[in-house]
Amino acid sequence: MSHSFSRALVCEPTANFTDGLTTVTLGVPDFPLALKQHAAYCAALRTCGVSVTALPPQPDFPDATFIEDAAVIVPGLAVLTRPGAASRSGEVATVRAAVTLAIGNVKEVVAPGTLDGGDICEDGKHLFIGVSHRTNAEGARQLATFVAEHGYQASTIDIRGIASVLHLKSGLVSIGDGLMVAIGELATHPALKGREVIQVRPEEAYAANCVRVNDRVLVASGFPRLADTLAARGLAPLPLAMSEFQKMDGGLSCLSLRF
Ligand code: CIR
Repeated sequence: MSHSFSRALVCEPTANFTDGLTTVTLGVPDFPLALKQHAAYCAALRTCGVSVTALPPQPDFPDATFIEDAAVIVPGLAVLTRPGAASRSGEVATVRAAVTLAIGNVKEVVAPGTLDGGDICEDGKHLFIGVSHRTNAEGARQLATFVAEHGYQASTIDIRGIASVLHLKSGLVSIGDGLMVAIGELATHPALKGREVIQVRPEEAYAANCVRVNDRVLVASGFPRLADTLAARGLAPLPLAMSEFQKMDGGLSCLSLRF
């Protein structure tokens, strides 16, 4: 996959977004601040040249703002997921309507497969699929089969033993030009052999979930080391406040579906 995108789907958080799932103990999100941070995120995507489509907010599904988990999009194909958390399964309906309109060619992960989009790390024509507490081997297999028809290869990385990450992309992303960003636990994974990896410092682990969008890299603000490293390589960082989403285990990538 390239990192050039012209469109993104987002879903604004609803007031009960604070009732969503979380494993971290950073406190209850401030909803008005979350809305502000979400608006700034959408504005940043537009700054990168991306046209942003907001799906209807989904008050029945407090985690729906983490829209990346409901689908995986590669050029010419959208794969609807079967989220690994039961409370999130209803999110897919709204995303189905949107990707059917935007992409047309839609496949779907079915039982007993489970898969969250946050477990998919695209690196060129290769997908690393995290086998996690949300994505199982069968979900990974189904996705690999769908994307193979579009020229993609896939391999799995088991992250079930890495307690600090919910999804693979919480700790491993590709930022293009052959470069990956990873937390220490993943930086030396044999699956990444031959790739250049920027290892984030332990105190900046949350920032590993950065997102290359065209000629910018969205990075969570407050993690200056990674931002400096990216800038030194000529990859202009675009820092964004993410505190309220971090409290719900969410990162930058999960707030949009980009294509
Ligand atoms: C969840 O636990 O499912 C949400 N509270 C956070 C999902 C974050 N998604 C992502 O990193 N792709």
